[in-house]
Amino acid sequence: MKIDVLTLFPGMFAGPLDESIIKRARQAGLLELSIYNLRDYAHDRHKTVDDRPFGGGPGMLLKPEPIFEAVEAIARPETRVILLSPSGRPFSQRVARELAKVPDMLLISGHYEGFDERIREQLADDELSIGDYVLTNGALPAMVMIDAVTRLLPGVLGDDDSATEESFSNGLLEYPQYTRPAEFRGMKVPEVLLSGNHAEIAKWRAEIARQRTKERRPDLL
Ligand code: 9D3
Repeated sequence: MKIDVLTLFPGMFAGPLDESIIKRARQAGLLELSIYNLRDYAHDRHKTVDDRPFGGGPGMLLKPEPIFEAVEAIARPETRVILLSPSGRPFSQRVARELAKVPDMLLISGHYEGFDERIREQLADDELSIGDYVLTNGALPAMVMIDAVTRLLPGVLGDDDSATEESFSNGLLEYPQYTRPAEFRGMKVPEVLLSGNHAEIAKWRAEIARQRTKERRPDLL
């Protein structure tokens, strides 16, 4: 998959995407990632990308011209163009699975300023938020989405990780797990896990997962 990012803060992307599983996916050619600086598409010598809203009101808006020209330069006809903003529809594992099927996506990261509405109407195929909290800009959300989508691409996770993934996707929170030692600073591992009785262990895990989900995430039940 090819993922392009258009951002005012390209420097934020150095680091998080150069580690671990994402790094391996890039080296293996499973993910091709390019970061573009929106300012490079500004026209004037001050590299202006924003302006005041018609009708008044606080804040500034991202101007249409630099974003239109950037998208025209970067995107192919099949590219999924996605705006990142707090007003977007919620990003979720389901959305990540959808996006993992597209050949090409362009993430356009906003910041505290909004987008001129014509960018939404003409250019964007979708608009996504990663949750109900206010960040300073869309760079971290872009990295969150890249991470969530990349690990779903065929060949990125090892076979063992993929199998583990499937066995966990029962819609509940995870049950508690322990490793050695069986007693640590007076804290004992639950007896049932040491019993060797696999039916009892499965029952215990299912029960605690259900209790925990009811307590912490009743919306999942
Ligand atoms: C005045 C209204 N503000 C919305 C609450 C404006 C505003 C604040 C912060 C507009 C953009 C931002 C920066 N955040 C993002 O660009 C963003 C975001 C987020 O803040 N939370 C969750 N998901 C996302 S995706 C992009």
